[in-house]
Amino acid sequence: MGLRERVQRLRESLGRTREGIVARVARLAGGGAIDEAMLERLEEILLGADVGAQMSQGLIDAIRTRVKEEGTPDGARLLPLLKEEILRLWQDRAPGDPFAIGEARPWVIMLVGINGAGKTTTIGKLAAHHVREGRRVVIAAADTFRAAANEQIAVWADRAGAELIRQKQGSDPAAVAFDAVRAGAARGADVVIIDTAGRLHTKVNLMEELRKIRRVIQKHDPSAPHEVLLVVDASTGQNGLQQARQFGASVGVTGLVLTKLDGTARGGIVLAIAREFDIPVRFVGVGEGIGDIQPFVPEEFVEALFAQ
Ligand SMILES: Nc1nc2c(ncn2[C@@H]2O[C@H](COP(=O)(O)OP(=O)(O)O)[C@@H](O)[C@H]2O)c(=O)[nH]1
Ligand SMILES: [Mg+2]
Repeated sequence: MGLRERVQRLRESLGRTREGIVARVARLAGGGAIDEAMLERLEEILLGADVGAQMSQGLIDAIRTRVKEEGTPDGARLLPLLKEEILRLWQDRAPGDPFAIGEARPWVIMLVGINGAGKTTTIGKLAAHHVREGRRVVIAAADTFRAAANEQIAVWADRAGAELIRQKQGSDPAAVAFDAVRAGAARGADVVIIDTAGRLHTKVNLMEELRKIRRVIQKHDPSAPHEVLLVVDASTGQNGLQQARQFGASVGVTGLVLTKLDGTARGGIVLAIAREFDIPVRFVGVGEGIGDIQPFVPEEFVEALFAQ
C-alpha cells in the first residue's frame, strides 16, 4: 500500500475520533479569543475523547505558553497549536520500520493482551506481511485455553501462508511455544509468531503463564522473544491504559498494537498511551481484513487526525 493510500485509509478510520476532537475544537475556536474559559473547554473535549488526564493537561499548558509567547490569542491559532503540540510528543522517538526484523533466526515475536483485543487477527496480518516479504513464518498456537482458538489461528495461518504448530486444547502453552521455536529453527524459519491466551478471570495465572512461555523459549534462544507486542483494543479507551500498565509490568512488553481504530471515537487513546508509556506504538489495526494493519507513523497519524 502506498503512502497516500495508507494515510487515506487511516483518515477514514479516524473519522469518528476526528469528529470527537478536531471538529469540536474547530467549533470552539470559532468562539473568539483563546482565554482560560476556552482552554477549559478544550480540556473537557480532550478528556471526553480519551486523550487522558496527564496528556490533556500537558497539551493545555503547552498551548497556554505558546499563546503567551506569540502574543496573539486569536482563536484561529487553537487548532494549529494543538496539532503542533501533539506532534512534539513523538519528536524524540526514533521512527524505524516496525515490520523490520533483527538478525536472530528465528526472530521470535510474542503477542499478549486480553481476550478479544485482536491478537490472533494481528498475527494473521503480521504473518501475511512477512510471507509477502519472502520470509518463512511459523505460528505457535499457544492459546490452548479456548476450544475455538486453534481453529481460528489455523484459518489465519492458512490465509497468510504460514506454518502452524499446535497441540490439542488444554496442553501447556509454553510447550507449544517451545515446539514452534525449535521447529522454526529446524526448518529455517525467519520468523516465529506466538499467539497467547488472554482470559482475564485468572489474571495472576495469565501473567505467570506468559512469563513461563518466555522462560521456556529462552532455553532454546536466550535472546528470545525478540519482540513482545501488547495488543490493545483502542475502542476500550482508558481501560486500554490499565491493560498496558498491567502487561507492561509483568511480561516485558516492547511494543504496542492498537487495534480497531476504525470505527471508534476513542482514538485519542493513542495520545494518552504515548504520554504515559515509554513503550512505542508499533502498529495500528484499521479493520478485520488481512491487509488492515499499518505501521504507526506519528506524522501520518496526526495528519490523518487533523485532515479536513
Ligand atoms: N474493526 C476491527 N476489528 C478487529 C481489528 N482487529 C481485530 N478485530 C476483531 O476483533 C475480534 C477479536 O479479535 P481476535 O483476534 O480474535 O482477538 P484475540 O482474542 O485477542 O485473539 C474479531 O472479531 C476481529 O475480527 C481491527 O483492527 N479492526
Ligand atoms: Mg486469540
